[in-house]
Amino acid sequence: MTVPARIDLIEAILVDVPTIRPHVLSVTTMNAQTMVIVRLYSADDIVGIGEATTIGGLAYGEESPEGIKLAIDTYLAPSIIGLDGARPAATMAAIEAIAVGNRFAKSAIEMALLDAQGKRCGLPLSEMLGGRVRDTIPVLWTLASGDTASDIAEAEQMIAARRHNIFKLKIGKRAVADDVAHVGAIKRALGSDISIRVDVNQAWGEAAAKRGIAMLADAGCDLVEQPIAASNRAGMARLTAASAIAIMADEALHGPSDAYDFAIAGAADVLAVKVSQSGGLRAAKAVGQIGDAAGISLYGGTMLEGAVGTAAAAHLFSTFSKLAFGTEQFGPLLLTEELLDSPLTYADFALSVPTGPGLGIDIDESALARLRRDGPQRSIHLPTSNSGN
Ligand code: MUC
Ligand code: MG
Repeated sequence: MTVPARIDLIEAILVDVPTIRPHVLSVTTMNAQTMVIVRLYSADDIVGIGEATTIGGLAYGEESPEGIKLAIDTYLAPSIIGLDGARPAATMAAIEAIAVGNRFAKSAIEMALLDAQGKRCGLPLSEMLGGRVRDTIPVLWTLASGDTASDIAEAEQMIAARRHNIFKLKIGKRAVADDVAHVGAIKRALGSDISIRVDVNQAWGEAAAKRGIAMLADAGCDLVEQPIAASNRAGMARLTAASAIAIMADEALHGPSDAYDFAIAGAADVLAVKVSQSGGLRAAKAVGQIGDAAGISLYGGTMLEGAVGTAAAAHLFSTFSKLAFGTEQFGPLLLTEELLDSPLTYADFALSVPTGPGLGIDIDESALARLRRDGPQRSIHLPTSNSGN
């Protein structure tokens, strides 16, 4: 039997792009981002695109860009070559049958399958995921230069340019009192109209978190993201119960079953929904639905993806009926190089969700050739290390 949309080839390409400035998190300092760009070629001449990124190689989670490529090239791609690309769910089931874990690698392939299917059907990804309820999504910016005065100057520029009016501060590297002073100084400089949140990226113990969250509330901070270890779910529940400001789960959320456990345990006020960390677009949608059902607020998180992963996330978050805390889909703006033919549009504190079929974006082939790690045209200067810790 002929299969018109037979999957013929899957490429996983490592693409390295420097960041516009060092991005300082408690777990690493990023000077560059590595994207794994997946291209899935089908016999009907449709090419689907997907992306997975991590933060600081293996500093943030248990998959690295190189590991994602290895998993795709060696195991995931061979398991679906010859299958019908026009049946994305059945194709992903074939992958699930041969591979446990590897959520980021699976997510990149699922994204490419759904992009291809959208192109095939003439439908934007958002419509394939149930339909968008908004054409733009609010986008905050992360201040993480490592220096209070630089962060204030950066935020003022963003507000003046009407690009961002909500800011997330990366803390957890310094003593609690020093971090709170940093947050308070930024809040005072930007004023009461500007929402300030923090992401501790698991750096605190529970006692420090209890103290730190109360001090942050007094300093005018609105939300604290993943203050303690992802493994300490009971601690998250205790902090959520005691806190005057919202507590958000991020690293602890690895898909629908974690979202369910968080809902049962009352362990967060807000879920950071992330596409790859959840295991893919469909799983991330389920995380959102579980949050909705439990009365937990939603936030559109990022793994600092480039334009492909950011477009996919924008499509998904455009379908969420409630998105109380907005999103952080600013990844491409943190990078020095553009990977798309037409860049994503950021204006008036929001990102426009692309309208074309599938992801609604096209890769700039010359940029990809120049930036791919294995490319002959590779010419940009990259810092020698991704981690400055
Ligand atoms: C994280 O932990 O949320 C998202 C924004 C940012 O600056 O870092 C990421 C990761
Ligand atoms: Mg986070």
